[in-house]
Amino acid sequence: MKILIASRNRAKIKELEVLLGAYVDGVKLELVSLDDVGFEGEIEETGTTFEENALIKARAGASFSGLITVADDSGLTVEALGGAPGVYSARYSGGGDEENNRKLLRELAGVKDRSAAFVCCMAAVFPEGAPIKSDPVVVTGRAEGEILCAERGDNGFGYDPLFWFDPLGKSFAELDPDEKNAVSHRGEAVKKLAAELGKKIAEAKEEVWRKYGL
Ligand code: ITT
Repeated sequence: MKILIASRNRAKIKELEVLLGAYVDGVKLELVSLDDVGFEGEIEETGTTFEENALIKARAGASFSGLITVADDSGLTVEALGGAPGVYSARYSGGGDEENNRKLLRELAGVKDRSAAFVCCMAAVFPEGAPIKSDPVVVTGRAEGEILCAERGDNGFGYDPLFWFDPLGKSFAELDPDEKNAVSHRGEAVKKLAAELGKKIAEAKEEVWRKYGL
């Protein structure tokens, strides 16, 4: 079964490939990217919540490709900043990851309560004609942590070097990919989504068996 991952973030796609491949067994999932299906446009993230943006991205990919499409919208929410950067995490500074991290450190200079969470909303959309018929599925995962005063570690992407994860005594950028996937917001969301997809696949199989009187 072919599934489109509607994302342009290569690091994220890599995490999803490992996670989705590992969790939906029984049926072999072939994951394809926006580039693989020839989608060249930009998908505008006009929503004000992670859920809305995940659905916008998944719907755009599904209607272009006709494939079951999974998209996530994720970001960092910092309590002392009223939830910012939130849905604007990728666009926080107007620059790339380094500028975003510098801005975050500036905004939190002298702030004591540095509690933060990574949040990931993941949506699956099933277009007309897809092997599974269903309303969209949306799930959420969270990872709780604190924002460090300086970067630590070289792995991961985005805000990982500033995100301290106390249960493992490391920043997210000090975790290897498997360690991060086991505890991350995206890991949690993808496990929930894989469970939902697993149920839908079983239902679709039963439907076919019923149709042929098996
Ligand atoms: P797509 O929309 O194409 O998927 P994107 O990078 O724009 O890629 P988002 O809109 O979901 O993705 O923004 C997510 C941003 O939140 C991302 O660019 C990082 O700055 C941050 N982020 C999300 N998950 C993260 C993680 O696991 N580690 C570090 N930063 C993360």
